[in-house]
Amino acid sequence: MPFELYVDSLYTSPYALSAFVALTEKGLPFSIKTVDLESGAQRQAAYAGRALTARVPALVEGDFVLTESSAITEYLDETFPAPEYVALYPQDRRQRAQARQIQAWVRSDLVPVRVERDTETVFFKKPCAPLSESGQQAAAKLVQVAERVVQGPQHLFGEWSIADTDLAILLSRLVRNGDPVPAKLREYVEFQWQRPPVQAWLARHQPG
Ligand SMILES: N[C@@H](CCC(=O)N[C@@H](CS)C(=O)NCC(=O)O)C(=O)O
Repeated sequence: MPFELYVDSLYTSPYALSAFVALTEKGLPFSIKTVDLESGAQRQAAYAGRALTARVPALVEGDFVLTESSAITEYLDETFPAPEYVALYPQDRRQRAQARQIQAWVRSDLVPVRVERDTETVFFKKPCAPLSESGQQAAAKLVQVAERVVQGPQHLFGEWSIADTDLAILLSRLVRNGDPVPAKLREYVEFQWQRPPVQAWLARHQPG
């Protein structure tokens, strides 16, 4: 296996999921290594000594170790480009920039949504308390922005891109909790959810 991908042992990290989807879409052979975040294994030298940010995901290719999921997806897309491999980013330069815009935004803004609707809700249906005022404001902004960019139930830029997976995972924090989300966005999340690499990630939650 030329690649190793370090992910959290509960498979709840949306960033690890993004890197997993990228490798799977590209059809690259890789092995999964899990890091038990609950026990703080990410801060121990065995991991932190190699993974610069001491967070998951980390991609390992020989002696090259890369953290930050969007850096990983960009590296994979440049190293294994279309048309031989599935494109992770749109071919059009401006659309590619817009895809990166979505990726950067979902990782940097809307902290109350990410805190109050953690991904254990998404993957394990963990019930959540009602959103706080700042949570409601962040959720409203997410819906407003998503409504501007999601044109139909399928992809943001005509073809699938990794920004679709990233945006859908963020929206799913609201959708899976039953928070009010317009039907168009619920359908978009459902469509993205059915993509085989996402389903392959979900299958990792099944015992055995
Ligand atoms: N911006 C990073 C975020 C990575 C991140 O926050 N990972 C979390 C899991 S979702 C983590 O490793 N948390 C453990 C810690 O920070 O100690 C990326 O996109 O890869």
